[in-house]
Amino acid sequence: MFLRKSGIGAATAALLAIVMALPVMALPVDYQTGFQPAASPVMEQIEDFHRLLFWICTAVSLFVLALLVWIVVRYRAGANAVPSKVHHNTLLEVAWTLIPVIILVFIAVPSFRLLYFEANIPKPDVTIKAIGKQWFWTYEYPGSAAGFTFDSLGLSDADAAKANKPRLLGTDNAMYVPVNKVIQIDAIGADVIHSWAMSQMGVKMDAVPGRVNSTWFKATHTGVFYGQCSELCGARHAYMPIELHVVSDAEYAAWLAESKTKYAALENGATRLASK
Ligand SMILES: [Cu+2]
Repeated sequence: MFLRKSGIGAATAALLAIVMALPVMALPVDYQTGFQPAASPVMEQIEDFHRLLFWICTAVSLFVLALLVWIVVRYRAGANAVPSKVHHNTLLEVAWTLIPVIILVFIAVPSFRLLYFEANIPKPDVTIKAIGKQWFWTYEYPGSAAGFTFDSLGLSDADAAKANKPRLLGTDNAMYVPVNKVIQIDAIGADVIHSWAMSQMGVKMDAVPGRVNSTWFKATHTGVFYGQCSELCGARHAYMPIELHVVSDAEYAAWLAESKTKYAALENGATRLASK
């Protein structure tokens, strides 16, 4: 399926070797609590921010719990028969207003820094249009004569097992990007709202009909990464996964050459219909 006989046998063989050699990146596992390992600067910063929030939340929760326990024990009816009638304490009221404000400002600064880091797309090395359709993805690799378009459909359980790909995550035609390059994803919906999401890259972008939403990532290492449509888009929402191969520059060039031939019949916007 992936490598049909074409005129360029050597390139095909080389590409096959690349595909076989790619390590499968960490997949979600049962009872997992943390993130999948970060593979882009954005995801690394999301992880850092998550860790910061985790410890702030833990400290606040423990402080509130300690106060509750202290009040329940110290001021229980048995130990404190005559309740206090005090109902106003300026210092206390200023403190319980100011301290949360200070905590929120402390959180807001890195939060906005991260938002801007995600939103400001660096000059892209590769721009790919990801078109969400019920229920598969179409990828457009632009660039005048070199441009091509192809569909990426989720595999049936049997086909995934045959191809040694994870169930509900493997696709028939994976997308490829070069490592350590800025990849811009232009997400758009062809019918309803979908969402192009790749957790290890820290990317989740709604693909909305009638507008282009752009996002970016820079894969820090090679490998195979999996994502899924993350906006409820209809009956087969769960069956439109994303398979991303991050490869070296040379391997990417080989894939481009191969794909240009492989997907030639599908150029000019023509795409085949979802057959599964
Ligand atoms: Cu979808």
